[in-house]
Amino acid sequence: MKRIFLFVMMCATVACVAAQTNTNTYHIVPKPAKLKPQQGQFVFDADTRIIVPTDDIDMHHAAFALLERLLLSTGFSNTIAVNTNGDIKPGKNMVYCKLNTSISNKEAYKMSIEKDRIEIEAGAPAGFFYAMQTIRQLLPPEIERNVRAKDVTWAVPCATIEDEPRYPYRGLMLDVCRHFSDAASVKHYIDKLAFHKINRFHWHLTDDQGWRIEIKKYPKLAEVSAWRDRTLIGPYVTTGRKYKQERYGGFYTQEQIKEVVAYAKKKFVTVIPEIEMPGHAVAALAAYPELSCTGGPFEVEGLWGIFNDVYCPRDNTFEFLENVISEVVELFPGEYIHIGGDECPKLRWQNCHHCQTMIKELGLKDDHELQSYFVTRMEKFINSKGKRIIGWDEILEGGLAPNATVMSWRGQEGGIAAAKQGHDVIMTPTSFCYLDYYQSEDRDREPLSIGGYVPMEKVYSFDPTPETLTDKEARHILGGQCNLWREYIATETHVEYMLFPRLAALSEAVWTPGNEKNYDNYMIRLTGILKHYDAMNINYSRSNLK
Ligand code: TNX
Repeated sequence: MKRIFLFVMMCATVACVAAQTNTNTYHIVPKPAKLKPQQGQFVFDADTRIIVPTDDIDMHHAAFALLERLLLSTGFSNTIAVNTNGDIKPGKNMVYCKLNTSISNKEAYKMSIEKDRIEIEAGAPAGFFYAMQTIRQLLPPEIERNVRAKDVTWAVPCATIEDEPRYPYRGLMLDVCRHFSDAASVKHYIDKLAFHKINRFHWHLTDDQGWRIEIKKYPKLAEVSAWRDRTLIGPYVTTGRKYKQERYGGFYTQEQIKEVVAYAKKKFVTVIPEIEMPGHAVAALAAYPELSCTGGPFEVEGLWGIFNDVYCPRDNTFEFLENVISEVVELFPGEYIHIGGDECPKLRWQNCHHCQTMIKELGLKDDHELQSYFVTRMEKFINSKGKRIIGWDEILEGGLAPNATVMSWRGQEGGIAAAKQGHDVIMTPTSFCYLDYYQSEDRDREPLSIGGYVPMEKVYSFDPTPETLTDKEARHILGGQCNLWREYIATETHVEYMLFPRLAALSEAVWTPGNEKNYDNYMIRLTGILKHYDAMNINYSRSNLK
């Protein structure tokens, strides 16, 4: 009797364990705030419908993010149904989106993936969009293909998910001045940002080596400033420099800019243009030398680094920059214009009669205060256009412009100082966020890079909020960003190599709650993401993979 009882008990235990064993895996990066695994799977087929609660364009973009992938890869002809008056009740084989106004974070969503349906709740289209990206990552990697994939079961594992971002600002900066990417490539990167729930694309559009945005009032910016005659070959050296004597450059027409911005909007990415001032201005000065202290002449630079010729703070310079900004604000609907502000040597100002007179007349202490005057004057103009400025942390020197947001790159100190002064901050310290730095210690096995060492694990460990801040100050930390400077990165395949998969690590640093982060667990989930990259034909780096 006892034996039979024991046997029955054992069977029950085995059955119980078998029932609990969930073979589902969830390869989602960034990791959702909360995910409860469930057994079973939902399988998309030709009859799966996406139901949306409102008819507005953003809601369509959110649903289309999934629909487009399904249409391109599965060969099904799935459809979207609008449910404005609530006639369609949740039912079988639906991706059922329901507005829930109690979800206050616009980017948050709740999702339950069940065997016969998927239900999503969010307070705004952005939340639904991120739910769709989660589904995209849970689907087989073939979902990324743009041609019909055969013999694939389009299954996603069951789960209940409650997800929201840790920070509202999750960014990537791309330098298209030192080397250029055409508009199609930029769109490709923006889609990959959205895949990882990154929502800001900082577009570095002007620098010493090229001006990349058409400004109708100043046609020479496209004719002259967008092109250089030579480019440094190999590493930066002080003697014996060699140049490739070849015309190099390019620019975006305003039409192309509008296209990219519209594309980004569909992917819930806000584009932030950067127009550098007062430094990193040689390309503009090559076309308009009268904006400098010396009068030139200048050539668009083919060398990297920091250059002494910068904008001279005279009336004609402010008129030029205001006219440029007036065209720029029309192209970018986001709230921010980035005005650079970094690495501006003061040598020319020190030797310039006009600048020194200005310092005296305005009662400024020194040339740092002149830079601050420059930035503050431009901020006033930009604010009058209904926009806010972001500047690199050098804009702290000589006093911050009253409403400026600071992008802290030389460590986190600039950001800490700005937050303590009550200013908003975006953290992008070189030691965690510079994707132009080497990703392996073995430099010989890597393509030539500017230097540094930022392996994926370092990016992963990035915490945008310094411990030294009080809760009130910490609320000024809007989020974090990685930067891809392009002195040594000429091709799109090389851009991909530097971005991926370190961008995945960034996404988790800025999305996932700090106490949910775990590098080993991330590396397991990353294996699934890499299969998606493969299906996207992305040339990702394997330097930090085992
Ligand atoms: C510093 S970060 C720069 C860039 C360079 C970069 C190279 C910043 C505001 N300025 O001009 O491209 O270093 O890593």
